[in-house]
Amino acid sequence: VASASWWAAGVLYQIYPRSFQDSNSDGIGDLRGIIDRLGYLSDLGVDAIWLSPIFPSPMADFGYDVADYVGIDPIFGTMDDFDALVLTAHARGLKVILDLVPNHSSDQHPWFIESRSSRDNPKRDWYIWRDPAPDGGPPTNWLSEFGGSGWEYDDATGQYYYHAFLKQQPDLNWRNPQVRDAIYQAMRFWLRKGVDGFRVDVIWHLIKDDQFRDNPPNPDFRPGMPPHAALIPIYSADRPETLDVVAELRSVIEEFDHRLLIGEIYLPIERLVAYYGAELNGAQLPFNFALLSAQWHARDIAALIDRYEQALPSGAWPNWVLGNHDRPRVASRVGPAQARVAAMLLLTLRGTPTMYYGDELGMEQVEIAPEDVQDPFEKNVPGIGVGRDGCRTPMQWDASANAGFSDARPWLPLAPDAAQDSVANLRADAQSILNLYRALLRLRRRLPQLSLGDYQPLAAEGDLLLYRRHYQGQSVLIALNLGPDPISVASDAIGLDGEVLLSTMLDRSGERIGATLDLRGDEGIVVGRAPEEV
Ligand code: TEU
Ligand code: CA
Repeated sequence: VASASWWAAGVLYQIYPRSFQDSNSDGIGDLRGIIDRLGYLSDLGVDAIWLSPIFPSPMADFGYDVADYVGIDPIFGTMDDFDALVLTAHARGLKVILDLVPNHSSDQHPWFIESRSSRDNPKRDWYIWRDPAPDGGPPTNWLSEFGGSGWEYDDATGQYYYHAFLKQQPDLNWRNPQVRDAIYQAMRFWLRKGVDGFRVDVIWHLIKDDQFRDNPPNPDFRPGMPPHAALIPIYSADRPETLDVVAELRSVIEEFDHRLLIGEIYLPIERLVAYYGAELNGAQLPFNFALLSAQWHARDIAALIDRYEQALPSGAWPNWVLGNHDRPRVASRVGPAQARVAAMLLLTLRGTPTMYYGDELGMEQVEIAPEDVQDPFEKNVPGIGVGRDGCRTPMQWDASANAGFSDARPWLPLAPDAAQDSVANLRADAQSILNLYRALLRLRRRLPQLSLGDYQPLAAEGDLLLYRRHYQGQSVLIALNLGPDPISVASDAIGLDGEVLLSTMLDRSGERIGATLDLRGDEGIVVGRAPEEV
């Protein structure tokens, strides 16, 4: 039963390894550093860590350009370090999820070096090679997400190869069974090591149109949007055959017990849910990114929750994401005060939550000076704010040099307030956002209503978002104030009963609810019967 799996009740935590903890003073986070911080993560109360790519890579896209699917990049450590990480994490009750990047490899991967060497190389068909259009230009109008055409002309053999991202990230040809097998073998390598699952990078891109039709123009395209948004990628991505591949990826997962397949998919909800598979034989969790671009208004959020709940196939388990290494930090999107309300929303909705490292400290988007820019997306498409460095700055541990991240100059600058908003400081402050996250994670563990319960919408009016979670005869009510002004709700109107189990301000637990439920500005609360009473 899906609802009994560790990943359904659990909470995932994304680590961007370059930025979590440096252990050898080169300014770049690494596996030994993560091992040293596993105690922090189990104390925080998460169930699994997902590591962005740690495989050998020229780092053109910081690991999302893989040169060896079964190794560890020396910048992150050794295979022994990795084995130690899995062992230590498991000993602490933490699962380990890896980032699989099967849509494209690095142009330095031996497969691509062979593939580009001649038209009749056995690996030629492992990538997507096409003749030029009659005018000598690219074979289709498909655009790279990181700027310019998605096609790169290769002088040596007179053909173009396709790359949905950087030209250093050629797309693999997933119509070729040998490619599929090679990646499945790599998955088994990690699964045998005890890895608990994969987050699959751009899983919806794997298959492209076999007729190579041009993508249609996007009527909603406006200046200031990233250039690739000028076209709708209906032929270069999300092809129906992709779901067959996803089912195969799932069957590799199913060769082992209790493993998890997560798909990274940026599609509207109605298309997204297809990735659960027609017989729920696809991804167990196709990432739901709806909150990343949501308008922070009660009615909009209630509507998107309803839309998602209604679109879910029967038996499919939901999930929610509030931040990741590609999008601006939640504290900057909604503001520092609402970041606490967002935390309560994420951890009280129905479905597996994924946290992004540092969000529990209220980390904000960091302004990156032009000379410090690292992200190739920003370098290729400057000036319109697509850069992702600002959400990838070093984790803030304490008041020592570089906020305890590294003895050396970090690869990206620290946030200006890094020492202040560090784990050490916030841990000592009883009402900090870090202690709110800890309290939410504890409450979620204690109350199955919060992890496994039904979702019942109650109200979305003005700044008030109100819902109930119900499991086996027990309910809790969640009331979120998405604005700065106080809100008062009549208790009998919503059948409200019980006490405050948690306020985002961490100062009114145990308070009995009277005739009204009074929320301060920017406050969220969970109301219910304390578990001792049930
Ligand atoms: O991102 C996929 C994706 O859709 C990106 O285009 C994302 O929208 C972009 O970063 C702009 O915000 C995945 C990874 O998460 C990303 O870090 C990689 O750069 C990309 O794939 C290529 O592997
Ligand atoms: Ca290091």
